[in-house]
Amino acid sequence: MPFSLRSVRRLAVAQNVQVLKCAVRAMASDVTLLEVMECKISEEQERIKKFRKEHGEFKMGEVTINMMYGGMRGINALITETSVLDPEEGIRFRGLSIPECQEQLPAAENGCEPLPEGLFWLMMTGDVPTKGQVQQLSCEWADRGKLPDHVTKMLKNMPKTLHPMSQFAAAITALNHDSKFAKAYSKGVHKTKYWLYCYEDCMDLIAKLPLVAAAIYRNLYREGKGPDKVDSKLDWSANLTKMLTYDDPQFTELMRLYLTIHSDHEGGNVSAHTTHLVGSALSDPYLSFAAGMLGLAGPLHGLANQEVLIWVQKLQKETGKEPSEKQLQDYIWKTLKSGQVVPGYGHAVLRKTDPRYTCQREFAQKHLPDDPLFKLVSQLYKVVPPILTELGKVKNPWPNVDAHSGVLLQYYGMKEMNYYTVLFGVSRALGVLASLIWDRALGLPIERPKSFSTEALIKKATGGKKGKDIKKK
Ligand code: AMX
Repeated sequence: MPFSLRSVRRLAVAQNVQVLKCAVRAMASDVTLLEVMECKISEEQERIKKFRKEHGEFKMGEVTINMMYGGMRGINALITETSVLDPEEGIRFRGLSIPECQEQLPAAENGCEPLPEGLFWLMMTGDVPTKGQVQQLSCEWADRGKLPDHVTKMLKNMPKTLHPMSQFAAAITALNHDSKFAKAYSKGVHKTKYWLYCYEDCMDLIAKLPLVAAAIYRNLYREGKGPDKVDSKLDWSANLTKMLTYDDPQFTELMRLYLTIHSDHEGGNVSAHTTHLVGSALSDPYLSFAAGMLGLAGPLHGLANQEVLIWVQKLQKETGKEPSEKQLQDYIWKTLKSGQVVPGYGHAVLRKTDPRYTCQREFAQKHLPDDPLFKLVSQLYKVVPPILTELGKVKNPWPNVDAHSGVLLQYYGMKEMNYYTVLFGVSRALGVLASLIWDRALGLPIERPKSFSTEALIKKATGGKKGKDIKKK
């Protein structure tokens, strides 16, 4: 039976039941994210405590030696509440697929793509926020959006040849100067309060990321010129595009979609896992996220969006702007035979086309159907998968998120491909920092899996008997 707000409130007051009080408050239009989190966290702590007591010894699978040598693929070892990745279906954020997020999360006035603020609320609380709650978050992030002088100066002094991702991670590290978590920890705050300071740092950091990202862009590609302050009337994405010196509203819409879909991909990917791991040592959120960004900067992870464009440009240089299918096939085989990967294709978990690729493709079909680069990327979508399948060893021959993002950014004038991973990083903050807050709220301990030497494994696997047959020469 559905309850009205008034009836639940009356019940809550009469019975003084904390859970009901929380439910009532969560329905209020002026409720803050922090208030909702306070309630959700105590409920979740109780739920997990009970679950572990009853089922703590339940086994989630076995670890094989191939898994240990194979990048821990398939080992069930992490808890991540914000999103889950299905190999066939792709990502779901707290149960919602990308099309469902596009449908259900609030959009900006005159826009139709979801606001990333709404996704953050969803990942934090498990609830789809109201338009008012999302506006409140935009205002709060705009309020917190200021850069300390030392970071602005540091970015100005960076050599122009230093990769934007190195600059990004360095600036985030330097922001830890003002970490509320680190300060509270050094004063001996009780561990039950860690999450509150972690929350404060994460909200500050998310608010400052557009400033950091845009400062890097302006310093490198706009001679340091352009807006360098957050506008309190604009949402998070609109502030980012404005400070990046772009004024096309369609580019801002793209950015809202981009920042939403790149935010989270459950917990095992390099950037999410690194942030979680470093955070488990109680390094503050700035240090934890900076470490995650250094992982994102790897070409097999987030840097792939830059690699795709470089690879496509080389292709165009060799074959002309409109290559034939045969020319594409030859170029792909040449890449593979020279011991390189085809960037933007394959995935460690997914076994189908990445829905993040699909929604960017749909955006392109709607807004830039005749763009030559879009046409080329569409052609590659037909030609690459059969070749990767023929190779015989690639588990997923389909495109991932990075195969498409550069095409869209180029179309709106952002041609500086070295910069692309920074935008991925701004978005990734939403997922990994929401998870970090939950890590501290649930009191997850320092992470420390057991490792073995090959010698010890041989002994274990052969019962000590056949070890000599596999001995080093
Ligand atoms: N091109 C060529 N070879 C590929 C390939 C690709 N796109 N994808 C996988 N392979 C190869 C692997 O290198 C591996 O070869 P090896 O046995 O000789 O070492 C073999 O196929 C089996 O790999 P897999 O189990 O299918 O993939 P994985 O889980 O080990 O790696 C990934 C996943 C993404 C690193 C890999 O597919 C890849 O390198 N893709 C290209 C880079 C890329 O697009 N990365 C972005 C991923 C998304 C993201 O994190 N942003």
